[in-house]
Amino acid sequence: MPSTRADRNQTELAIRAASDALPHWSHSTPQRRADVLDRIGSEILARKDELGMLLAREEGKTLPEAVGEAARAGQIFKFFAGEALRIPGEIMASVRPGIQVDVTREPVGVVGIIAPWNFPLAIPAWKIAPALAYGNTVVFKPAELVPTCGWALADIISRSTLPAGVFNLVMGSGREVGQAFVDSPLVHALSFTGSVATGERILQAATARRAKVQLEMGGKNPLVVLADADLEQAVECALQGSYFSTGQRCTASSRLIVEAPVHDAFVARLRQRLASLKVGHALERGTDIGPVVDRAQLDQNQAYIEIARNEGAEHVWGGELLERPTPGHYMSPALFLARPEHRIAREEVFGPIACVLRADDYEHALALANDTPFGLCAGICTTSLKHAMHFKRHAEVGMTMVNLPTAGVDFHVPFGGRKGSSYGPARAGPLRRGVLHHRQDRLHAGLSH
Ligand code: TXE
Repeated sequence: MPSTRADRNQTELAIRAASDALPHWSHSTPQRRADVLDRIGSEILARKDELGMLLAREEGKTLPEAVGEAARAGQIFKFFAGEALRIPGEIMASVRPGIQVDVTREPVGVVGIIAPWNFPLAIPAWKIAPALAYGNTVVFKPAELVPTCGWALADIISRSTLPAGVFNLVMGSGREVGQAFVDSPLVHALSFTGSVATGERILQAATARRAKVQLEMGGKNPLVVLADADLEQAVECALQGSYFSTGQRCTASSRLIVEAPVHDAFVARLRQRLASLKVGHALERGTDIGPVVDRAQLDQNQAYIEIARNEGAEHVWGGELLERPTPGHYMSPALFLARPEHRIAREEVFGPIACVLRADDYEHALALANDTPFGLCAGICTTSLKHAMHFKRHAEVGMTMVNLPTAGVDFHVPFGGRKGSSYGPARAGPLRRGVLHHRQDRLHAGLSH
Protein backbone atom coordinates (compact mmCIF):
# COMPACT_ATOMS: atom_id res chain seq x y z
CA MET A 1 0.00 0.00 0.00
CA PRO A 2 1.42 3.44 -0.83
CA SER A 3 2.39 5.46 2.23
CA THR A 4 0.98 8.92 2.84
CA ARG A 5 4.39 9.92 4.22
CA ALA A 6 7.13 10.76 1.79
CA ASP A 7 10.53 9.21 2.31
CA ARG A 8 13.89 10.79 1.66
CA ASN A 9 14.02 9.72 -2.01
CA GLN A 10 10.61 11.22 -2.75
CA THR A 11 11.62 14.40 -0.95
CA GLU A 12 14.71 14.63 -3.09
CA LEU A 13 12.60 14.22 -6.23
CA ALA A 14 10.45 17.16 -5.11
CA ILE A 15 13.53 19.28 -4.40
CA ARG A 16 14.89 18.39 -7.84
CA ALA A 17 11.57 19.45 -9.42
CA ALA A 18 11.76 22.80 -7.61
CA SER A 19 15.34 23.22 -8.74
CA ASP A 20 14.50 22.40 -12.38
CA ALA A 21 11.60 24.88 -12.36
CA LEU A 22 13.73 27.70 -10.98
CA PRO A 23 15.33 29.15 -14.14
CA HIS A 24 11.96 29.63 -15.81
CA TRP A 25 10.00 30.89 -12.79
CA SER A 26 12.72 33.23 -11.55
CA HIS A 27 12.55 35.02 -14.90
CA SER A 28 8.76 35.09 -15.15
CA THR A 29 7.15 38.50 -15.30
CA PRO A 30 5.86 40.13 -12.15
CA GLN A 31 2.41 40.20 -13.77
CA ARG A 32 2.46 36.43 -14.21
CA ARG A 33 3.34 35.95 -10.54
CA ALA A 34 0.78 38.51 -9.41
CA ASP A 35 -1.96 36.75 -11.40
CA VAL A 36 -1.13 33.36 -9.87
CA LEU A 37 -1.07 34.68 -6.31
CA ASP A 38 -4.26 36.63 -6.83
CA ARG A 39 -6.02 33.50 -8.11
CA ILE A 40 -4.89 31.51 -5.07
CA GLY A 41 -6.01 34.30 -2.72
CA SER A 42 -9.41 34.56 -4.42
CA GLU A 43 -10.12 30.84 -4.11
CA ILE A 44 -9.09 30.76 -0.44
CA LEU A 45 -11.32 33.75 0.32
CA ALA A 46 -14.26 32.28 -1.59
CA ARG A 47 -13.90 28.99 0.36
CA LYS A 48 -12.96 30.46 3.75
CA ASP A 49 -15.91 28.93 5.62
CA GLU A 50 -15.22 25.44 4.30
CA LEU A 51 -11.46 25.77 4.91
CA GLY A 52 -12.13 27.16 8.38
CA MET A 53 -14.29 24.14 9.15
CA LEU A 54 -11.49 21.84 8.01
CA LEU A 55 -8.99 23.71 10.15
CA ALA A 56 -11.17 23.72 13.27
CA ARG A 57 -11.81 19.99 12.92
CA GLU A 58 -8.16 19.18 12.40
CA GLU A 59 -6.35 21.54 14.81
CA GLY A 60 -9.11 22.29 17.31
CA LYS A 61 -9.25 26.09 17.34
CA THR A 62 -12.78 27.49 17.47
CA LEU A 63 -14.69 27.87 14.22
CA PRO A 64 -14.67 31.71 14.22
CA GLU A 65 -10.90 31.70 14.84
CA ALA A 66 -10.41 29.12 12.10
CA VAL A 67 -12.52 30.96 9.53
CA GLY A 68 -10.63 34.14 10.43
CA GLU A 69 -7.34 32.35 9.83
CA ALA A 70 -8.49 31.02 6.44
CA ALA A 71 -9.52 34.55 5.42
CA ARG A 72 -6.16 35.84 6.53
CA ALA A 73 -4.37 33.24 4.39
CA GLY A 74 -6.38 34.50 1.40
CA GLN A 75 -5.55 38.12 2.19
CA ILE A 76 -1.86 37.26 2.46
CA PHE A 77 -1.83 35.83 -1.07
CA LYS A 78 -3.73 38.89 -2.33
CA PHE A 79 -1.26 41.23 -0.62
CA PHE A 80 1.77 39.49 -2.11
CA ALA A 81 0.09 39.50 -5.53
CA GLY A 82 0.38 43.28 -5.27
CA GLU A 83 3.90 43.10 -3.87
CA ALA A 84 5.04 41.09 -6.90
CA LEU A 85 4.41 44.25 -8.94
CA ARG A 86 6.36 46.45 -6.54
CA ILE A 87 9.81 44.89 -6.53
CA PRO A 88 12.13 47.86 -6.23
CA GLY A 89 15.57 48.44 -7.63
CA GLU A 90 17.97 51.36 -7.56
CA ILE A 91 20.14 53.15 -10.05
CA MET A 92 23.20 54.67 -8.46
CA ALA A 93 25.97 56.85 -9.74
CA SER A 94 29.25 55.02 -10.07
CA VAL A 95 32.49 56.26 -8.55
CA ARG A 96 33.99 55.62 -11.99
CA PRO A 97 33.27 57.92 -14.91
CA GLY A 98 30.73 56.91 -17.60
CA ILE A 99 29.34 54.01 -15.62
CA GLN A 100 25.91 53.47 -14.07
CA VAL A 101 25.22 50.95 -11.30
CA ASP A 102 21.95 48.99 -11.13
CA VAL A 103 21.05 47.48 -7.75
CA THR A 104 18.43 44.77 -8.20
CA ARG A 105 16.75 42.25 -5.92
CA GLU A 106 17.02 38.68 -7.16
CA PRO A 107 15.26 35.48 -6.06
CA VAL A 108 17.15 33.40 -3.52
CA GLY A 109 16.38 30.12 -5.31
CA VAL A 110 14.65 27.02 -3.96
CA VAL A 111 13.03 27.81 -0.60
CA GLY A 112 12.36 24.97 1.86
CA ILE A 113 9.36 25.79 4.06
CA ILE A 114 8.87 23.88 7.33
CA ALA A 115 5.68 24.83 9.13
CA PRO A 116 4.18 24.22 12.59
CA TRP A 117 0.68 23.00 13.40
CA ASN A 118 -0.73 25.98 15.28
CA PHE A 119 -1.59 28.17 12.23
CA PRO A 120 -1.73 25.54 9.46
CA LEU A 121 -3.09 27.90 6.79
CA ALA A 122 -1.83 31.36 7.73
CA ILE A 123 1.81 30.54 8.53
CA PRO A 124 2.38 28.50 5.33
CA ALA A 125 0.64 31.28 3.35
CA TRP A 126 2.94 33.86 4.96
CA LYS A 127 5.97 31.91 3.81
CA ILE A 128 4.79 30.53 0.45
CA ALA A 129 3.25 33.74 -0.97
CA PRO A 130 6.34 35.96 -0.62
CA ALA A 131 8.65 33.18 -1.81
CA LEU A 132 6.62 32.80 -5.03
CA ALA A 133 6.04 36.55 -5.45
CA TYR A 134 9.78 37.21 -5.63
CA GLY A 135 10.47 34.41 -8.12
CA ASN A 136 11.60 31.58 -5.85
CA THR A 137 10.40 28.00 -6.13
CA VAL A 138 9.13 26.12 -3.09
CA VAL A 139 9.19 22.78 -1.31
CA PHE A 140 6.69 22.85 1.55
CA LYS A 141 6.37 20.49 4.49
CA PRO A 142 3.33 20.96 6.74
CA ALA A 143 3.44 19.77 10.35
CA GLU A 144 2.49 16.13 10.87
CA LEU A 145 -0.61 17.06 12.91
CA VAL A 146 -2.25 19.10 10.13
CA PRO A 147 -1.88 17.27 6.80
CA THR A 148 -5.42 18.11 5.64
CA CYS A 149 -4.85 21.85 5.79
CA GLY A 150 -1.51 21.41 4.00
CA TRP A 151 -3.22 19.34 1.33
CA ALA A 152 -6.11 21.80 0.90
CA LEU A 153 -3.69 24.69 0.44
CA ALA A 154 -1.59 22.72 -2.05
CA ASP A 155 -4.72 21.68 -3.93
CA ILE A 156 -5.72 25.33 -4.37
CA ILE A 157 -2.19 26.29 -5.40
CA SER A 158 -2.16 23.44 -7.95
CA ARG A 159 -5.11 25.05 -9.76
CA SER A 160 -3.48 28.46 -10.06
CA THR A 161 -1.67 27.82 -13.39
CA LEU A 162 1.74 27.70 -11.75
CA PRO A 163 4.20 25.79 -13.96
CA ALA A 164 4.92 22.25 -12.75
CA GLY A 165 7.65 22.06 -10.13
CA VAL A 166 7.37 25.66 -8.89
CA PHE A 167 5.47 24.59 -5.78
CA ASN A 168 5.81 21.15 -4.20
CA LEU A 169 4.03 19.69 -1.20
CA VAL A 170 5.92 16.98 0.68
CA MET A 171 4.10 15.31 3.55
CA GLY A 172 6.10 13.47 6.17
CA SER A 173 8.11 13.59 9.33
CA GLY A 174 10.46 16.34 10.37
CA ARG A 175 13.26 13.85 10.80
CA GLU A 176 12.97 12.56 7.24
CA VAL A 177 11.39 15.22 5.01
CA GLY A 178 12.39 18.30 7.03
CA GLN A 179 15.91 17.03 7.48
CA ALA A 180 16.19 16.35 3.72
CA PHE A 181 15.29 20.03 3.04
CA VAL A 182 17.91 21.11 5.54
CA ASP A 183 20.63 18.87 4.10
CA SER A 184 20.02 19.33 0.38
CA PRO A 185 22.51 21.56 -1.44
CA LEU A 186 19.71 22.31 -3.93
CA VAL A 187 17.69 24.13 -1.23
CA HIS A 188 19.10 27.65 -1.04
CA ALA A 189 17.00 29.02 1.80
CA LEU A 190 14.99 27.61 4.70
CA SER A 191 12.06 29.22 6.45
CA PHE A 192 11.07 27.50 9.69
CA THR A 193 8.55 28.12 12.47
CA GLY A 194 8.42 25.74 15.39
CA SER A 195 10.17 24.79 18.60
CA VAL A 196 13.48 26.18 19.82
CA ALA A 197 15.13 22.74 19.82
CA THR A 198 14.30 22.03 16.16
CA GLY A 199 15.15 25.59 15.16
CA GLU A 200 18.61 25.29 16.75
CA ARG A 201 19.24 22.03 14.93
CA ILE A 202 18.21 23.55 11.60
CA LEU A 203 20.37 26.60 12.19
CA GLN A 204 23.50 24.52 12.84
CA ALA A 205 23.02 22.37 9.75
CA ALA A 206 21.94 25.20 7.43
CA THR A 207 24.74 27.58 8.36
CA ALA A 208 27.29 24.76 8.02
CA ARG A 209 26.40 24.53 4.32
CA ARG A 210 25.76 28.30 4.08
CA ALA A 211 22.07 28.15 3.24
CA LYS A 212 20.08 31.26 4.08
CA VAL A 213 17.85 30.63 7.04
CA GLN A 214 14.90 32.33 8.72
CA LEU A 215 13.70 30.96 12.07
CA GLU A 216 10.65 31.85 14.15
CA MET A 217 10.73 30.02 17.43
CA GLY A 218 9.13 30.45 20.78
CA GLY A 219 8.16 33.32 23.02
CA LYS A 220 7.57 33.99 26.69
CA ASN A 221 5.80 37.22 26.02
CA PRO A 222 5.07 39.71 28.78
CA LEU A 223 1.98 41.88 29.14
CA VAL A 224 2.69 44.73 31.54
CA VAL A 225 -0.27 46.25 33.38
CA LEU A 226 0.46 49.57 35.06
CA ALA A 227 -1.55 51.03 37.92
CA ASP A 228 -3.01 53.74 35.66
CA ALA A 229 -4.37 51.25 33.10
CA ASP A 230 -8.02 50.88 32.24
CA LEU A 231 -8.35 47.69 34.30
CA GLU A 232 -11.23 46.20 32.37
CA GLN A 233 -9.39 46.68 29.10
CA ALA A 234 -6.20 45.22 30.59
CA VAL A 235 -8.04 42.09 31.77
CA GLU A 236 -9.56 41.62 28.32
CA CYS A 237 -6.11 42.00 26.71
CA ALA A 238 -4.73 39.37 29.10
CA LEU A 239 -7.63 37.02 28.52
CA GLN A 240 -7.45 37.27 24.75
CA GLY A 241 -3.66 37.16 24.54
CA SER A 242 -3.07 34.38 27.04
CA TYR A 243 -5.89 31.95 26.48
CA PHE A 244 -7.56 32.29 23.10
CA SER A 245 -6.50 29.76 20.46
CA THR A 246 -5.96 27.57 23.57
CA GLY A 247 -2.78 29.56 24.26
CA GLN A 248 -1.12 27.87 21.29
CA ARG A 249 0.34 30.99 19.72
CA CYS A 250 3.95 32.10 19.67
CA THR A 251 2.65 35.61 20.43
CA ALA A 252 0.58 34.51 23.44
CA SER A 253 1.15 36.50 26.63
CA SER A 254 2.15 33.99 29.26
CA ARG A 255 3.67 36.45 31.76
CA LEU A 256 1.28 39.06 33.13
CA ILE A 257 3.40 41.65 34.93
CA VAL A 258 1.17 43.77 37.14
CA GLU A 259 2.06 46.88 39.14
CA ALA A 260 1.47 46.37 42.87
CA PRO A 261 -1.41 48.86 43.45
CA VAL A 262 -3.68 47.04 40.97
CA HIS A 263 -2.27 43.53 41.35
CA ASP A 264 -5.00 42.07 43.55
CA ALA A 265 -7.86 43.75 41.69
CA PHE A 266 -6.45 42.56 38.34
CA VAL A 267 -6.07 38.97 39.55
CA ALA A 268 -9.59 38.93 41.04
CA ARG A 269 -11.11 40.24 37.84
CA LEU A 270 -9.17 37.93 35.58
CA ARG A 271 -10.16 34.96 37.76
CA GLN A 272 -13.78 36.00 37.41
CA ARG A 273 -13.49 36.21 33.62
CA LEU A 274 -11.71 32.85 33.41
CA ALA A 275 -14.59 31.25 35.28
CA SER A 276 -16.98 32.54 32.62
CA LEU A 277 -15.10 31.08 29.63
CA LYS A 278 -16.57 28.11 27.87
CA VAL A 279 -14.14 25.30 27.04
CA GLY A 280 -15.54 22.88 24.52
CA HIS A 281 -15.88 21.48 21.03
CA ALA A 282 -14.28 23.66 18.38
CA LEU A 283 -17.41 23.63 16.20
CA GLU A 284 -19.90 24.38 18.96
CA ARG A 285 -21.37 27.85 18.95
CA GLY A 286 -20.25 29.86 21.97
CA THR A 287 -17.02 27.93 22.64
CA ASP A 288 -14.29 30.32 23.77
CA ILE A 289 -11.45 27.79 24.08
CA GLY A 290 -11.18 24.61 22.01
CA PRO A 291 -9.27 21.47 22.94
CA VAL A 292 -5.49 21.23 23.20
CA VAL A 293 -4.06 20.04 19.88
CA ASP A 294 -2.98 16.52 20.92
CA ARG A 295 -2.13 14.22 23.80
CA ALA A 296 1.58 15.14 23.85
CA GLN A 297 0.81 18.86 24.16
CA LEU A 298 -1.80 18.18 26.84
CA ASP A 299 0.76 16.12 28.79
CA GLN A 300 3.27 18.97 28.45
CA ASN A 301 0.70 21.45 29.78
CA GLN A 302 -0.15 19.20 32.71
CA ALA A 303 3.52 18.65 33.47
CA TYR A 304 4.05 22.42 33.72
CA ILE A 305 1.09 22.74 36.08
CA GLU A 306 2.71 20.14 38.28
CA ILE A 307 6.07 21.94 38.09
CA ALA A 308 4.40 25.26 39.00
CA ARG A 309 2.77 23.73 42.09
CA ASN A 310 5.97 21.95 43.15
CA GLU A 311 8.04 25.11 42.80
CA GLY A 312 5.63 27.02 45.00
CA ALA A 313 3.67 29.12 42.50
CA GLU A 314 0.26 30.01 43.92
CA HIS A 315 -2.60 28.41 42.04
CA VAL A 316 -5.40 30.89 41.27
CA TRP A 317 -7.58 29.11 38.76
CA GLY A 318 -8.02 26.14 36.43
CA GLY A 319 -5.68 23.64 34.84
CA GLU A 320 -7.97 20.64 35.35
CA LEU A 321 -8.68 18.06 32.69
CA LEU A 322 -12.28 18.38 31.52
CA GLU A 323 -14.75 15.79 30.24
CA ARG A 324 -16.99 16.81 27.37
CA PRO A 325 -19.70 14.87 25.48
CA THR A 326 -17.23 14.15 22.65
CA PRO A 327 -13.67 12.93 23.29
CA GLY A 328 -10.94 15.57 23.19
CA HIS A 329 -7.95 16.98 25.03
CA TYR A 330 -9.86 19.51 27.07
CA MET A 331 -8.45 21.49 29.98
CA SER A 332 -9.59 24.59 31.81
CA PRO A 333 -7.49 27.75 31.43
CA ALA A 334 -4.97 28.02 34.26
CA LEU A 335 -3.64 31.01 36.19
CA PHE A 336 -0.80 31.10 38.75
CA LEU A 337 0.91 33.77 40.83
CA ALA A 338 4.60 33.15 40.22
CA ARG A 339 8.04 34.49 41.00
CA PRO A 340 10.45 35.35 38.17
CA GLU A 341 12.63 32.28 38.83
CA HIS A 342 9.77 29.80 38.48
CA ARG A 343 9.96 27.68 35.34
CA ILE A 344 6.36 28.59 34.51
CA ALA A 345 7.57 32.20 34.25
CA ARG A 346 10.60 31.34 32.11
CA GLU A 347 9.78 28.52 29.69
CA GLU A 348 7.32 28.43 26.81
CA VAL A 349 4.47 26.06 27.66
CA PHE A 350 2.30 26.62 24.57
CA GLY A 351 -0.99 26.01 26.31
CA PRO A 352 -3.81 27.90 28.09
CA ILE A 353 -1.62 28.73 31.08
CA ALA A 354 -0.45 32.13 32.30
CA CYS A 355 1.21 33.49 35.40
CA VAL A 356 1.12 36.85 37.14
CA LEU A 357 4.30 38.53 38.38
CA ARG A 358 4.05 41.45 40.81
CA ALA A 359 6.03 44.60 39.92
CA ASP A 360 6.91 47.44 42.33
CA ASP A 361 6.81 50.15 39.66
CA TYR A 362 7.27 50.75 35.92
CA GLU A 363 11.07 50.29 35.97
CA HIS A 364 10.69 47.00 37.81
CA ALA A 365 7.99 45.88 35.35
CA LEU A 366 10.24 46.68 32.39
CA ALA A 367 13.16 44.78 33.95
CA LEU A 368 10.91 41.75 34.54
CA ALA A 369 9.58 41.97 30.98
CA ASN A 370 13.13 41.83 29.61
CA ASP A 371 14.28 39.09 31.99
CA THR A 372 13.90 36.27 29.45
CA PRO A 373 15.99 34.65 26.73
CA PHE A 374 13.06 35.22 24.33
CA GLY A 375 12.13 38.46 22.55
CA LEU A 376 9.18 38.02 20.22
CA CYS A 377 6.58 40.51 21.44
CA ALA A 378 5.48 42.45 24.50
CA GLY A 379 2.45 44.46 25.53
CA ILE A 380 1.74 47.28 27.93
CA CYS A 381 -1.59 48.50 29.28
CA THR A 382 -1.34 52.08 30.50
CA THR A 383 -2.82 55.54 30.05
CA SER A 384 0.64 57.09 30.40
CA LEU A 385 2.05 58.27 27.11
CA LYS A 386 5.47 58.59 28.72
CA HIS A 387 5.57 54.96 29.83
CA ALA A 388 4.06 53.63 26.61
CA MET A 389 6.65 55.47 24.53
CA HIS A 390 9.48 54.35 26.79
CA PHE A 391 8.27 50.74 26.73
CA LYS A 392 8.09 50.71 22.93
CA ARG A 393 11.75 51.65 22.78
CA HIS A 394 13.08 49.59 25.68
CA ALA A 395 11.19 46.30 25.60
CA GLU A 396 13.75 43.94 24.02
CA VAL A 397 11.35 42.42 21.49
CA GLY A 398 10.48 42.63 17.81
CA MET A 399 6.93 43.85 18.31
CA THR A 400 5.26 45.86 21.07
CA MET A 401 1.55 46.41 21.59
CA VAL A 402 0.00 49.24 23.60
CA ASN A 403 -3.43 48.61 25.13
CA LEU A 404 -3.81 45.59 22.87
CA PRO A 405 -3.36 41.86 23.34
CA THR A 406 0.18 40.69 22.50
CA ALA A 407 -1.28 38.18 20.02
CA GLY A 408 -2.81 39.44 16.80
CA VAL A 409 -0.58 40.96 14.17
CA ASP A 410 -0.96 42.56 10.76
CA PHE A 411 0.09 40.51 7.75
CA HIS A 412 1.39 43.36 5.60
CA VAL A 413 4.25 44.35 7.92
CA PRO A 414 7.30 42.35 8.98
CA PHE A 415 6.88 39.85 11.78
CA GLY A 416 9.78 38.79 13.93
CA GLY A 417 11.54 38.88 17.25
CA ARG A 418 14.87 39.46 18.90
CA LYS A 419 17.10 37.39 21.19
CA GLY A 420 16.24 33.67 21.23
CA SER A 421 12.91 34.02 19.41
CA SER A 422 14.01 34.63 15.86
CA TYR A 423 16.90 34.43 13.48
CA GLY A 424 17.36 35.84 10.00
CA PRO A 425 15.14 38.30 8.15
CA ALA A 426 11.69 39.04 9.59
CA ARG A 427 8.91 36.95 8.13
CA ALA A 428 7.27 38.72 5.19
CA GLY A 429 9.48 37.51 2.45
CA PRO A 430 13.04 36.33 2.02
CA LEU A 431 13.96 39.63 0.43
CA ARG A 432 12.87 41.99 3.17
CA ARG A 433 14.65 43.49 6.10
CA GLY A 434 13.27 43.23 9.61
CA VAL A 435 12.21 46.31 11.48
CA LEU A 436 10.82 46.69 14.95
CA HIS A 437 7.20 47.56 14.87
CA HIS A 438 4.73 48.96 17.34
CA ARG A 439 0.96 49.05 17.48
CA GLN A 440 -1.29 50.85 19.87
CA ASP A 441 -4.89 51.24 20.75
CA ARG A 442 -6.11 54.70 21.78
CA LEU A 443 -3.78 56.19 24.36
CA HIS A 444 -4.82 59.09 26.52
CA ALA A 445 -2.07 61.53 25.69
CA GLY A 446 -1.65 64.23 28.28
CA LEU A 447 -2.22 61.89 31.18
CA SER A 448 1.45 60.97 31.34
CA HIS A 449 3.16 61.53 34.62
O1 TXE B 1 7.56 21.32 17.06
P1 TXE B 1 8.74 20.99 16.08
P2 TXE B 1 6.29 20.42 17.46
C1 TXE B 1 6.70 24.46 20.45
C2 TXE B 1 5.65 24.15 21.48
C3 TXE B 1 5.35 22.70 21.23
C4 TXE B 1 6.69 22.16 20.82
C5 TXE B 1 6.67 20.92 19.98
O2 TXE B 1 6.20 24.30 22.77
O3 TXE B 1 4.88 22.05 22.38
O4 TXE B 1 7.27 23.22 20.09
O5 TXE B 1 5.88 21.12 18.81
C6 TXE B 1 9.51 19.90 11.68
N1 TXE B 1 14.44 18.88 10.65
N2 TXE B 1 6.17 25.12 19.27
O6 TXE B 1 6.70 19.01 17.74
O7 TXE B 1 9.25 19.63 16.31
C7 TXE B 1 8.20 19.29 12.11
O8 TXE B 1 7.87 18.18 11.31
C8 TXE B 1 13.56 19.63 9.98
C9 TXE B 1 6.13 26.52 19.35
O9 TXE B 1 5.25 20.60 16.45
O10 TXE B 1 9.71 22.12 16.14
C10 TXE B 1 7.24 20.45 11.94
O11 TXE B 1 6.86 20.58 10.59
N3 TXE B 1 12.30 19.80 10.37
C11 TXE B 1 5.99 27.15 18.02
C12 TXE B 1 8.09 21.65 12.36
O12 TXE B 1 9.45 21.21 12.24
C13 TXE B 1 11.90 19.22 11.50
C14 TXE B 1 5.04 26.49 17.06
C15 TXE B 1 7.84 22.08 13.82
O13 TXE B 1 8.02 20.96 14.64
C16 TXE B 1 12.78 18.42 12.26
C17 TXE B 1 5.14 25.03 17.12
C18 TXE B 1 14.10 18.26 11.78
N4 TXE B 1 15.01 17.53 12.44
C19 TXE B 1 5.67 24.41 18.22
N5 TXE B 1 12.10 17.97 13.34
C20 TXE B 1 5.75 28.64 18.14
N6 TXE B 1 6.27 29.29 19.17
O14 TXE B 1 5.10 29.23 17.29
C21 TXE B 1 10.85 18.45 13.27
N7 TXE B 1 10.71 19.21 12.15
